[in-house]
Amino acid sequence: MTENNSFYITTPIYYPSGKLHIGNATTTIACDVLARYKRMMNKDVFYLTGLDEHGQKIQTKAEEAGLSPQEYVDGMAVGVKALWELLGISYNQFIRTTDDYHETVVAAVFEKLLAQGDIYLGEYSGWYSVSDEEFFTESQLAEVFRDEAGNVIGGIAPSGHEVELVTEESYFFKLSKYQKHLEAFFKAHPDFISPNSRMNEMLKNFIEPGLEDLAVSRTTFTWGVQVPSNPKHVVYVWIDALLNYATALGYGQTDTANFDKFWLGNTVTKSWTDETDKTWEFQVASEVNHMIAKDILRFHSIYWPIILMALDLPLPNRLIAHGWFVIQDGKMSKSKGNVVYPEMLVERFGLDPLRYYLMRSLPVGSDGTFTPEDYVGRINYELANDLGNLLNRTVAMINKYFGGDIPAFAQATDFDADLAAVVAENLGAYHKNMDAVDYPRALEAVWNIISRTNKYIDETAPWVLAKDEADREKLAAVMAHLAASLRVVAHLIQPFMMETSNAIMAQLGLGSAFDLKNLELSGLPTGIKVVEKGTPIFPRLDMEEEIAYIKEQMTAGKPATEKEWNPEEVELKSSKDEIKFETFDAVEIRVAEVKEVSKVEGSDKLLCFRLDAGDGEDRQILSGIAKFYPNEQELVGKKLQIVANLKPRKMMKKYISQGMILSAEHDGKLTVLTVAPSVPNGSVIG
Ligand code: ME8
Repeated sequence: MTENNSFYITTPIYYPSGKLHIGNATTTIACDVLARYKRMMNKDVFYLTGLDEHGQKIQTKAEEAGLSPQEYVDGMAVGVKALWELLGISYNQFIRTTDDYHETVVAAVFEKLLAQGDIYLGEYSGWYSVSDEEFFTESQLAEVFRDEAGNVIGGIAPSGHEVELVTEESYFFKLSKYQKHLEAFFKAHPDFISPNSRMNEMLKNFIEPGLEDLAVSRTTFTWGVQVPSNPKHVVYVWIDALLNYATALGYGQTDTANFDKFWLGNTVTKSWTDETDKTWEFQVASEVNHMIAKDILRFHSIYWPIILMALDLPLPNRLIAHGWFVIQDGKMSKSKGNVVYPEMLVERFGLDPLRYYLMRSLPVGSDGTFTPEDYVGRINYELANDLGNLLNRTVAMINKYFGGDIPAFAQATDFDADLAAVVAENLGAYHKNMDAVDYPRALEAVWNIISRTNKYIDETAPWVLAKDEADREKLAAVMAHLAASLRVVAHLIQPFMMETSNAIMAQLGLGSAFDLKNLELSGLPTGIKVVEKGTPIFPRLDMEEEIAYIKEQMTAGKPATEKEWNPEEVELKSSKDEIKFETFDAVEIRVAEVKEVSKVEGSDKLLCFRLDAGDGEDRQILSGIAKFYPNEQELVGKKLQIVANLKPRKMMKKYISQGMILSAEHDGKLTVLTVAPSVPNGSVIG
């Protein structure tokens, strides 16, 4: 393939299992900034984003919503596209894993890997977290539950989500076969993962201890890409998802022009010689960049390169893995319901403050905390005070002293040289950090220029120069420097804050002729007039009021227990149906494990349970929940809550029922109440 000027940047494809939040917006904006920056640097950019629409989690969400999975994801995709439009995301393509072209290639790739022996059929037994769509070995679990005999009967994944035991026929990907290749690739391409520290983490924690073959198909649900040669299997959602980066460009299809250009177009060879003097060589697609957060680095740094190796394709050049935005020491997540939604912030404060805040606070190496105080503070201090004021003062002074005409650029004061040096130095820092995707530092460099320019106004004191005609030349040079510095700033913030950047250029009368590549402090065209009256680009905010507003929005829609709770404000309320404590205390609720369950002949409502309630002898309870548990055997082994001291009664003429199973009712649907497997049978609840 011929070399070209391409640059390929991708976001993760998000699960549309809930509304996207500022965490997802962070990665998408970060990619957008990079795409815009590279375009301004004359790169031919392809920016891909999209949705990961298959898998058990989505199927369950759709069922909960009473929709077919396709209807459900179609609806979610509309919302996500609208969000990206609101946030000014300049993507070139939006892929959905339910797109036909993608599904066809995923099925074909699976069959190819099967045919060449990289995938084989076996049986999987292990722990699966549906929330993470990820398998875990027992040793990887953060917590394990055991029965009295010490057998593992459940557990918690590192993400905090519960896992379930999955035993099913499954296809396996021979990751083990590629173990050495992957290690060698990491050695040959030490810049593969940024930040670099995460590379070692992957190598030490996951690769060097040995890669286990990966279960890459599921049979217990249907929402996914079917394996053509064995349709009871659907392709594991992560294999399906990772391939999006290639299928979106046309890989495996008739029109491969984009794939040829953006993936194959700029390959370089990276090599490494091991202890035995064997030289390993890898083809790397030098303009392929995947941006993700640390939670999914393992999939991208291990599974993805191995899939590509198996397909004999060049490997991606760079995984940019940023940290998380957390809220008060907790991870923000759709399933936890403690999230901040971008729409609310844009509606109240506009788009640019959101893009600025997220990128200025982007957690690069570690996690960052989102706080309303920081949000409003940055708008007031950095945007309104530092930048907004500089523009206001500059436009006002050029109008006042020069009738709006920006004077020709010249060096005349003692401070010009230092201003020029600070601009030059920070221009360098800006580009370096933009390439490294360290936006907090890139923006710090821009704010160094802004601060230095504000200081330059104080140093040169134009209002003093204006009093003496002899200082006219100096005054002109000062105005030209201020306008030139603001022009530099407007260029540098363009990838981050398009509206603000355009507004600065417009107020300076410069139009939209950006030239980031040849940017320097002078560079002002002659004969330019600033606007007569500049409008403030960032009005100052009332800190207290706005902080309170964000806090209120963050808790809105959350369950009451998550709202701020003042123990002293709880009121003593009575209702006529209340019972005395003694009445409640007389009810004995206990934990009972289901030993056996069967349908009751002659009744379509009743199930007959044999339970161990810890009282030495099993007991029998009949419960009218049959229609909610058509596969009643799934209840065997579950620990339920029963009323143990209810007077026994005869049911269906011949069965004695010795208690009642507690269940929760909602919208006419009953769900039995279970307790953790670690709670012993017979435990008293109260
Ligand atoms: O993992 N802070 O999708 P997902 C910063 N479908 N970034 C965050 C964040 C936070 N608090 N929360 C989420 C999946 N993100 C798979 C990806 S790719 C082939 C398949 C961002 O919806 C961050 O980029 O769980 C993270 O990696 C991604 O959303 C996870 O999105």
